[in-house]
Amino acid sequence: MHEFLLQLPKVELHLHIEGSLEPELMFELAKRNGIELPYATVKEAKAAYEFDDLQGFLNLYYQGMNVLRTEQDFYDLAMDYFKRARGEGVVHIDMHFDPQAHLQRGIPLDVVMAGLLHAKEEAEATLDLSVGMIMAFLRDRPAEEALSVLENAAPYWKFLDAIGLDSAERDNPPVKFQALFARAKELGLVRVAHAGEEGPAEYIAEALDLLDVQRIDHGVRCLESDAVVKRLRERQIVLTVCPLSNVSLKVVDDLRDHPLPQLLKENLKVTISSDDPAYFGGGLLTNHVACAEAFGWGAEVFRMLNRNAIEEAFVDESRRQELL
Ligand code: ES4
Ligand code: ZN
Repeated sequence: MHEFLLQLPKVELHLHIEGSLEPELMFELAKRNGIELPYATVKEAKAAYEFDDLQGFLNLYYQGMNVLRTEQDFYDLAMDYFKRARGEGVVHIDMHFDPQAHLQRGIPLDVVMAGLLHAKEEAEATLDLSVGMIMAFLRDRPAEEALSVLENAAPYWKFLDAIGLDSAERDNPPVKFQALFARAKELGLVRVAHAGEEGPAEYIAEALDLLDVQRIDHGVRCLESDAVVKRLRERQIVLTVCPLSNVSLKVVDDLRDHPLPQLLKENLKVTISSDDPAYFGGGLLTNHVACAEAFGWGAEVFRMLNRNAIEEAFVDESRRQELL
């Protein structure tokens, strides 16, 4: 099964590029930029990656990305991940990135975009890997800030496939970002949002109704509402489910208790993603292998999950045909 899963040309719809920062590169960038890390060694950093919940992870995620300062750093971050993912048999990645997390630290959007876009261009030219761009907004920050970041990103709108909504979900309902998402729609951008990860099923309905999203990131808690499941099934809205993330952040206790098999039974359009591979124990191949072991799935299930991702990926139609 491992060999089949390695060879399967896989498509990743839910990946935070800042969450792909491996401790090895974190140390290299810290040294290059003269930054002190709260860890003495790579091993110590990895040992700290034990989380009680989403907030516990987010604290280390925002701390880790503090080493990203220059265009070269963002290029290295993305290129490092693209090469690793390609080595796992990944052929397309829709990449979330968090401008506010960098702006807050005084890193201009131009620096972030120049580094990421350079890496995307090079990956597409040299790695046979296509990359979609999702500018994500932090839901635990003010809505007005998000709107101003989107407006200030005007020179980059043409490079974006979608906007997303991430960070701490609880008590930050989709309705808070209704104006932001309306503006993105006006600009012709696709909308996606994290919903039903730590937050309730109602947030999934709200994201569909008020934000007009095309995808739900995570969405595993939809099973708490028959009405929400029905809507997701009828519209075949894709759920980008991240199994190892859900275990790491204690959304589920054990992968064998994960709702993935139930989501499939409900005929929902599901796909597997890795979320923050540097923090949650591995990339897309590792997530696939873990599911094969936990659920005993055969090749056909994985082909179907991957076909779902290809159908929903931010690629042009000729690339989609190549991938199918
Ligand atoms: C995230 Cl796992 C997760 N959930 C919400 N926001 C995020 N940002 C990065 N990883
Ligand atoms: Zn995520």
